[in-house]
Amino acid sequence: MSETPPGGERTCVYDPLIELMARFENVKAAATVGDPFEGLTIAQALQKHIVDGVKKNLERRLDEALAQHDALSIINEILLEGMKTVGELFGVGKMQLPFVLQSAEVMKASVRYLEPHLDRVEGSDKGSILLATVAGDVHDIGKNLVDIILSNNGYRVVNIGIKQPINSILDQAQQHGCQVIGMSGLLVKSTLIMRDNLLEMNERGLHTYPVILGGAALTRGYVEQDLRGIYRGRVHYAQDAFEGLRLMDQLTNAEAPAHTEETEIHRVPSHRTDPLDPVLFQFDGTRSEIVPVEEPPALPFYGSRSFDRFDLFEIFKYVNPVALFRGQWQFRREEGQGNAEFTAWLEENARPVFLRLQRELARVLKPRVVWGYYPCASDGNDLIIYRDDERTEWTRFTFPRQRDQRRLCLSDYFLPVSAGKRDTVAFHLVTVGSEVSALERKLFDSGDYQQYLYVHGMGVETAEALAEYWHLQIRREMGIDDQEPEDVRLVFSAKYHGSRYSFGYPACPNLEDQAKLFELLNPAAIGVSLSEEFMLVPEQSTSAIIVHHPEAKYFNIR
Ligand code: B1M
Repeated sequence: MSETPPGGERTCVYDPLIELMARFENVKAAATVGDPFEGLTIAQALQKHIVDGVKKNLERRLDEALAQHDALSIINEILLEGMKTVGELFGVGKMQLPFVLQSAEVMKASVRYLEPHLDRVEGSDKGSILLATVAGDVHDIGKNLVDIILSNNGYRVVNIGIKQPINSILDQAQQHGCQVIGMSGLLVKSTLIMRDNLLEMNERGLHTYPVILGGAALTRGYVEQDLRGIYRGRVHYAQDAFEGLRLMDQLTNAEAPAHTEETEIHRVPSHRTDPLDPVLFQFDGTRSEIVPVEEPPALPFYGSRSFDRFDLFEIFKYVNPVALFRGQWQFRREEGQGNAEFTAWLEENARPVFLRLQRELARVLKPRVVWGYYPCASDGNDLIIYRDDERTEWTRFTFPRQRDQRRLCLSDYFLPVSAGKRDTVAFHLVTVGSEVSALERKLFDSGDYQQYLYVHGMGVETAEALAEYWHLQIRREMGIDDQEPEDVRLVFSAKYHGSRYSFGYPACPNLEDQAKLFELLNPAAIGVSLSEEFMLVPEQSTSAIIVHHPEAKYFNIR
């Protein structure tokens, strides 16, 4: 496994114990007994390099193979077979994503080494795809994982990046002669943009392109029913990178088309509840039974402040290991493995990586926060924020109300305008800076895939941890730190007084509200800006409205 970031410079603070642990973090006991490559044919040995993710002696063995085979056959008949095994092992839950990426690293290094021996023949790859994250969406990693898996399984991938409008997707697909178009996006809005893109493709007669769609806000039903109903060509949903690979195998193999009804528009009645359906956000009068706090916390200060002198290692204590190990790094329980056994496995295998990265990223992650307190009052579904005279309205947020269940709405937690006194609301915005995104880019470009996944996960979860940590400071400042759990795991399930809601999540779904939060907090003070699509720049940043009411908990709007 690769231990040095590309460019050769180590960003870590040297710690011999961590270094030692890192060196052995993925070493299996068997690897130390004898030479595991002994007795293997050259093809078997190269496949073992791929499957085990071993780079040592790779070049020597590739040279050996070149004496017997041409470079293209080594790739197509030997190395890609190894990657096929990797895909199969992943598919049956016998291989974890970080190790799949390690295999992809070896594949990439091999192809790079063989490149000078390759007469690039047009069409010598298995097929080609244009990959893009759609307009307005900044999410990169999902699409990049798809790129890694496809390009290291023999496909030509033209990855044109994030925030790509349909014009550029189509122009580049044509320019690069791609066979398939792949669109990615994590935002709810992106699902609608994908729909518009498909309609645009119909309009321009470009439905000849099969399309693969992926990303968290999509559902299989939405793609396979609704979107198939409107697109004249073939459109498929990929839940993960390997489903993307299977689809590419089918779509580019004329004998086994993934979906044959090419140009027929089959109108499927829509069962979907559109996430942006205005009916979900209707604002009618009946409120919940929540009773606002009669004596709300006093404003610790009025307006916003910023802070950046953090002990990063304090913040790391608030990294949720479940979110990091399982969510970001995607370590999965093997079939038949019990919960306790899996937890022990994670402690042994994922925790050392976490500790190593804490050191390596100590000078890369730059935590900064802005936060502030304001007098406020509710007015139906609105929350009014006042200037410091407590009378002049500065801005107001309009929140959706549950149509059923308890009919909750965020404004219900605050005293109404008629109460005769003002309530207190806090906001915050935290970032870990742009340096980690720059490092990620570098790792991805240099083919250091496993480290790319690890670093991205650390950036993401440290941003979350900082938000959690600063929420605790806010509870302290408001004097509502009376229910602090001893065990940090209970912090992760919000077992404390009050709650933190991020704009874009169900209780406050309007991303546009970020603009109001920016007016209140002035995040420019910590180098954070808002894109025209209301995304925070740098990427690893998050914002929230903080509600002090003891009954405030997460809720969904249906
Ligand atoms: Co935020 N976030 N986030 N977030 N975040 C989402 C995306 C959200 C869906 C959560 C939710 O509401 N349930 C929501 C968006 C909803 C909306 O549109 N309204 C959301 C929000 C609202 C926000 C903020 C706006 C919150 C705030 O601060 N107010 C904010 C915005 C940040 C910004 O503007 N810069 C924010 C912040 C953050 C963090 C920084 C804390 C963190 C990192 C964000 C980042 O990646 N830069 C974060 C995280 C971690 C998430 C969730 C929980 C996880 C995303 C992730 O890392 N997935 C996410 C909810 C979710 O996804 N369940 C959420 C791992 C990644 C590898 O998966 O990209 O899906 P993914 O790719 C997968 C598959 O989807 C598939 O294969 C990939 C590999 O298996 N796939 C394809 C993807 N594309 C494909 C294409 C294909 C085939 C397969 O073929 C073409």
